[in-house]
Amino acid sequence: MRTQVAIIGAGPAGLLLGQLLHHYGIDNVVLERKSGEYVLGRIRAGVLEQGTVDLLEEVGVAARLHREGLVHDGIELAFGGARHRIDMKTATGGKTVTIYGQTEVTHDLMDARSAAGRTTVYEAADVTIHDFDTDRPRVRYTKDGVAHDLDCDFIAGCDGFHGVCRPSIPADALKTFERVYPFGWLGILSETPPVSPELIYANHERGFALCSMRSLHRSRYYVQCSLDDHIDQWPDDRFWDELKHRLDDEAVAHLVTGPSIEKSIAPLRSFVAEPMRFGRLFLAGDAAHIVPPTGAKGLNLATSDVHYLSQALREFYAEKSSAGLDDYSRRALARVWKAERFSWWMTSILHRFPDTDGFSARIQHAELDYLVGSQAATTSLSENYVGLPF
Ligand code: FAS
Ligand code: PHB
Repeated sequence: MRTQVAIIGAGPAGLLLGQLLHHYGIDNVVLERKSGEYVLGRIRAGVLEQGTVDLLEEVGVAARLHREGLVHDGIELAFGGARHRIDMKTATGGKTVTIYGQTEVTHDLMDARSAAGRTTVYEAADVTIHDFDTDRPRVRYTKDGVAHDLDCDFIAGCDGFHGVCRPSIPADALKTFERVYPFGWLGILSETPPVSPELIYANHERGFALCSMRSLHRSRYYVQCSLDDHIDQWPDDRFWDELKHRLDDEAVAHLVTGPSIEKSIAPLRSFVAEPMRFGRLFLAGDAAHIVPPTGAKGLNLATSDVHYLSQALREFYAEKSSAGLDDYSRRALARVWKAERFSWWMTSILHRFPDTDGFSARIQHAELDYLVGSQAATTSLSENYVGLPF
């Protein structure tokens, strides 16, 4: 089999790249290790930047998002027993975010891809990539026990943090940067109305908590937990009790609890691999970088990467120019590192660290107190949260 671009991974990065390339008339095949159902079963991000919404609109995959997504003008920060609203729309001259689950984005992209008749091989096993340091790269995989070769012009490594593409790059050609945080996020999904119209990020002496949502009848909550915790140690009742300890009285009074329909613990890390390109292999999304979810940047960075990559590939095929491909890594990393900084900063002011002593707790409080009282600080948080320009 032959294609112009072989895309490894059918997460948001791979599927959006595939749709953008289809939109530009560039042939592409997606190879995904898991089944479509498995991919859809992973509950992850919930906040879309305007740039992500614009890209989905560009490829004609935003209709349901506009019908069902919730546009939010602000967020709330809770600390010292009180809640403070950050009016991001005013601070950024009108910019907002849209609450629409990553699962729904993936579902919409899968539907669009099959409607476009593009090839996606699910449950593609033993994917390996070859000769990407030449102009004739190749991908090998097995499907139902049969081995296949996929010849292509380019390989897009959209296979996430645990994928095969980044490790296929010679170690001495990559530089990696990492921070592993000494805690995790225990998240649940429940068919209950959200506790508040907007997201609440809570700094509490017992640990961080986040009140989010997927719709007006489906809520997503997180509490910071120990990396030693196991999901079996967190029956629903314990989760709800702990969440109530970390919220202000008004939120507790409005909290509607119910059975969890999904519950998982995610580790937090900051990670960047440089460069994001090696010959004819281009990394995008979690394959190249990871952010702690505190800043709601993970999914949105995947979309800006594939925006840059799809533009560069369009230029290559339409104008026979490699300028965009040669500049891809620099351009993508410039935005990645700004999002890494913001996500690290949000994580550092909202979580309890093992070495959080009296002094550092006061510094966190002062940082938050300054933030909600300063127009300059509010504007800075807001322009990063709604998404820096592409
Ligand atoms: P993904 O990991 O989504 O997709 C990669 C795909 O490649 C997967 O489908 C995988 O099966 C496939 N793959 C892997 N190896 C392969 C191989 N060898 N061959 C073929 N296919 C292969 N972000 C937020 O903004 N907010 C959140 O709350 C949030 N929560 C998260 C919770 C968890 C547990 C995780 C892991 C991430 C979370 N993220 C969150 C970040 C997440 O949303 C990612 O940023 C987003 O999924 C990135 O999309 P992709 O780059 O497409 O990677
Ligand atoms: C979510 O709804 O899953 C979510 C929202 C905001 C974040 C992280 C996760 O910062």
